[in-house]
Amino acid sequence: MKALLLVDIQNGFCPGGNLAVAGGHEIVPIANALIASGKYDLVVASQDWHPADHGSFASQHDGKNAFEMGTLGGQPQMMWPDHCVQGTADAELHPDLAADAIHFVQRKGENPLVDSYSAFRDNAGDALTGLDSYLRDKGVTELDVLGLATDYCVRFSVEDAVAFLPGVKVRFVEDASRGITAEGIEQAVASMRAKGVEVVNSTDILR
Ligand code: VGL
Ligand code: ZN
Repeated sequence: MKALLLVDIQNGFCPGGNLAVAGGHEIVPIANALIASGKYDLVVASQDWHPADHGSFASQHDGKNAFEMGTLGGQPQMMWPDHCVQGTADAELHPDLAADAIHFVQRKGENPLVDSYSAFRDNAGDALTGLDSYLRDKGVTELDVLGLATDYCVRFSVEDAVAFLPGVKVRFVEDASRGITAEGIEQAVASMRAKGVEVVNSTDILR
């Protein structure tokens, strides 16, 4: 059972969005080509889905600017611009994404007291989203992961897939992902590789 996980392909992470990732929209046609390829039995997506007062937002911390470090729940926390607020256009999946082909959408980041980069659990590690049991129940044996942003939600989703789904072959689709900083992308790819993740391109899959 082969599955594709589309991480946070939302307006908020594409140009024009509140936490835009450079070239974020460029991955949409690649994701659609993979979905249409017939190579996957199951397509799932994650969706960053924050309340308006989420604690990862710089706006909730006096004197903090976006993209500086602060704290949340006593842990270091990157202060983000307000993004992907529940019910706003910023939180919607990109309109050109083949959403009809997505079997399940896992929302995350709903608890204002903790951030949630991974599609599988919150950053404190306390609360599972349930995506691990969903994929296990479906009998997934191979999982390809792509999306936004490589250095945050994609990286931690990939690494948690390895941790929570033993025996599942996890691959990162590099050309179908975009990240926030060049250094962060480099570190993310090195870290995923070190955890046994194969790094592939869509062209390898579609060939
Ligand atoms: C993300 C920062 C904050 C992501 C989500 O999807 O990578 N990054 N929230
Ligand atoms: Zn977020």
